[in-house]
Amino acid sequence: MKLIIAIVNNDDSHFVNTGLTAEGYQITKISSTGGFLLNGNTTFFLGVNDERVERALEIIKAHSKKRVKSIPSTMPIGAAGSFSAMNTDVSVGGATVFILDVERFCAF
Ligand code: 2BA
Repeated sequence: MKLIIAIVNNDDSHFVNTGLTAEGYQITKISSTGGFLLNGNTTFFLGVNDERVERALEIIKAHSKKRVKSIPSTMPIGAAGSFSAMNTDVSVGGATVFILDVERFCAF
């Protein structure tokens, strides 16, 4: 058994959720925040039997899109210490996924 932890953009989380539950996956999701952009995202936890891991990854991948976010940054201009506002593009997503071995699973 594996534990899949998938960090998904909030805009995609509904589609990932329904895609997984429609195929019988049991999921828990929590609201989370990216440490770099400080934007909200959704973290899914799925306990999955080994033979169903690849299908779960396919579903997550199919519904998670890559996006480019333009974020403000400042750059020094000239020797006088003045700054110019610039934008920097940051690529976000699709999903960031961790797959962990489960040592023991209990449901009481
Ligand atoms: P954030 O931390 O808000 O990061 C958003 C995007 O900013 C990242 O997209 C990456 O392209 C960029 N980024 C992050 N940290 C950076 C840094 N120190 N310097 C330059 N650019 C940086 P993704 O890689 O697609 O990550 C999307 C979200 O997934 C992240 O949001 C974070 O919540 C999570 N994540 C990604 N990698 C992770 C990891 N190794 N461990 C835990 N969470 C992770």
